[in-house]
Amino acid sequence: MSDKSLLCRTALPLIEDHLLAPEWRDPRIGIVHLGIGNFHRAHEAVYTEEAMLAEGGDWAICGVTLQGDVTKRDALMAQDGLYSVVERGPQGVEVSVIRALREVLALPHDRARLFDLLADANVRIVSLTVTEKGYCRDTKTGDVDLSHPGIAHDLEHPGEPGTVPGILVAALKTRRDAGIAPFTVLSCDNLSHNGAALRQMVCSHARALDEALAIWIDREVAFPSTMVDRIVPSTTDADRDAAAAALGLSDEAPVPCEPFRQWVIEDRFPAGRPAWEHVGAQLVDDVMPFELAKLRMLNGTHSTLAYLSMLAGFATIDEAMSFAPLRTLIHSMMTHEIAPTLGVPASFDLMAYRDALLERYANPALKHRCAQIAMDGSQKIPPRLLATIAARLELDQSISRLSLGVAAWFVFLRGRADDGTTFAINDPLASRLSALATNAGDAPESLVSSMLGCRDVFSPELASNEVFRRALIQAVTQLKGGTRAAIENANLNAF
Ligand code: CS2
Repeated sequence: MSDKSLLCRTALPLIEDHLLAPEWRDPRIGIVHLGIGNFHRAHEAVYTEEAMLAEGGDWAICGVTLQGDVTKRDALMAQDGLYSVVERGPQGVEVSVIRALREVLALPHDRARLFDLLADANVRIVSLTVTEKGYCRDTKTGDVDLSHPGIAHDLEHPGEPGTVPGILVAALKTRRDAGIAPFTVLSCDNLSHNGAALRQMVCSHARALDEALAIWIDREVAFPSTMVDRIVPSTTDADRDAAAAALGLSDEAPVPCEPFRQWVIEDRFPAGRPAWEHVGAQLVDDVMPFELAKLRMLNGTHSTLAYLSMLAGFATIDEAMSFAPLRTLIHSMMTHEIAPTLGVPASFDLMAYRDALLERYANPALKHRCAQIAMDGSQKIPPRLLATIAARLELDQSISRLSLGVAAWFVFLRGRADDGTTFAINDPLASRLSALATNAGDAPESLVSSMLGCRDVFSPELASNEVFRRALIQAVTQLKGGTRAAIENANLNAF
């Protein structure tokens, strides 16, 4: 902690006006957000603050951490929920203070307070950024994963839920039984059809408890889909220093991010919502085109960059982009293998979108760590790369660059870079996947066969596709000769 006084509401008058939006009237909590990570605080919370400043409304946020992380709760509550957004662009740093976050809770410690808020009629939106692994989803059926220990607990003890489906079902049951209109459930995660996917999981969890409740939820509760986009790295001491220098106060929980932001939202909010459209969000009937473009063009190439970089020894995305053959590979991957799978409106210029993404990746100020993006590959690879590969295979189109991204993940799971540096694997299936990758031996055929056998990641159709298997074997063989050489070869010999 710096030697400056702590950022808090009574200290706000000390902050220079340009760092604080004008008049703030302290609105009531209208949104409960599950998953109070950096992304939410740099994205939905910023849009919501600006919407309230523009058009008013009681849409203050209560953020909830589900991992019992009292450190984050206490750090933010010590600042009355205030924190700085540290925008880092090629032209410099912009610091602003966000006040929309009024309270932070940590399950299981604050369960009573959380469920009081979820039963409050003024709470009209429950939004989520719990990452792909936070939904406890059965990847084969799309229902809730009944074998998940947290789900099993919540079905056994529905009054003391700890999982997303368990919490939402318990809260919606309380509102139904009390005759209170339901809140809208808004997923802000990188899941395909995130609203419909969450609806299916919540209804399947409810069905396992009470068929009538599941029917009520399916009929009465809105689950709009969204596409969210802003590159938000983890917080570092450099961010704390930048906030302190700008504010003259200490902020223990600043959030770094890029200047760019985008939010496309299906406009289905029966209980109302903030005026997000007045501050740059796009309210649409169909999010799908935007969502697929972002999931495949951005997240798919992000994961590819992350795994190739972890092997080649590039620590950050901008460093990876400075290796010209890798920039070329990502450019051609988007152009030739991803963009052709996307059906977007005529007004959506995918090549301009590609060029903007390459500029965002090259931002030298952000220092977005490849290791952060490389986390949770078992949850990210299917929607980001495998869905694109499946679409290409259906049309007998090339997949060599996409397959290199998947093959790099296989080799990454061995936990060793080209130069012998070792790293830990951070993934819900880490022990199983690392063992598969490590014990498969050195032969590319053996590694590919072992990994394709992982049914939590690969569908039977994809795992048995001979074209895909051969492309993976070729890519792993190339990677054996060194990642940088494999990247250069992929540019010369795409097939
Ligand atoms: C990244 C995303 O960490 C990751 O997996 O690919 O968090 C990415 O930065 C965001 O989706 C950008 O909107």
